[in-house]
Amino acid sequence: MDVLCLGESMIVLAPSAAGPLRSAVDLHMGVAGAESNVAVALARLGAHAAWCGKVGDDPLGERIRDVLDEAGVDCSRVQTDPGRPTGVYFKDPGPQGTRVHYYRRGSAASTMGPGHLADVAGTGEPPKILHLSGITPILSDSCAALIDELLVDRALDPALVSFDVNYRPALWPVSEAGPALQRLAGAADIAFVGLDEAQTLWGVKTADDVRELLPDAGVLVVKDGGDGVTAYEGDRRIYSPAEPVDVVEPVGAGDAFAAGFLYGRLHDASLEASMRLGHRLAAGALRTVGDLAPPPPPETVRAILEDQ
Ligand code: KDG
Repeated sequence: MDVLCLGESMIVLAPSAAGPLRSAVDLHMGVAGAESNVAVALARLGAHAAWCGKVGDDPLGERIRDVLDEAGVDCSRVQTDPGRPTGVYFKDPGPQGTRVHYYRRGSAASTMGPGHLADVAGTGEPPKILHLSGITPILSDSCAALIDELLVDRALDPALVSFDVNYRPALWPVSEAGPALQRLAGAADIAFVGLDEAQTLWGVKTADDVRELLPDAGVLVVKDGGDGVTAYEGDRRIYSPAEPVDVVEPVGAGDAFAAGFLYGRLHDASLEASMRLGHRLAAGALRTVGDLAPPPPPETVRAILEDQ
């Protein structure tokens, strides 16, 4: 197993035609979830990627399993909760950007917890990388405890734990999220954070300020939107400019970047090459309406990773 991604996946509904949600007639239905997006992108690159989560015993949960199965993601650790629904969210595009409306409180995924550890572990070897995000701890107290066990207490003993801060303002206020996400990101072997979210959460200004706040994160990756990404490992600080791209819809680009970067690290690529592959995948996601984009051709991936 290369990478195990754990978190909530949901059904996403978005207006099929341009315009706000309140006047939409037709909705496009897709599968979303930051961690499962990473698993799909990794599987499409050829990695053995698994997703672990909980869905309801309903057609929406079946749809999530079908889509992930079809993408080549190992779903053998996915649980079904007969008493709770699969989470749903709506996208509401507007002049100020896209707003999201969640219908996920009390979802099947919110019942994940430390009691779920044996299912997370599965039966085979532990994964080389366990990928988590800052969305899961706010789903419920039991989800927060599960993340603590996996990230801080290393209950699963994977080689590396990767953590994407993924602050979702609709789920919790900065006063609560700031300290909680700083503690979790600081405990990760690989931590991803957007500079904009770091500014909101921690009142910092620059990527170097984020490094000062998270000195213990093994590799820290600070993403500054269309500008580029700065990665820190030990005393090294490497800046990598983003690829120029005409953005269609930004949701999912951070997950795509994380998948490209993790794929690079799995193949012992340098920080520079891993960031370049991250940018390439993110550019694909930025050009698509959905969260997920087709992967670059294998020869492009090889060329990016070999050009150290
Ligand atoms: O990163 C994309 C995610 O934000 C989206 O797929 C939905 O997981 C999601 C969330 O909780 O916001």
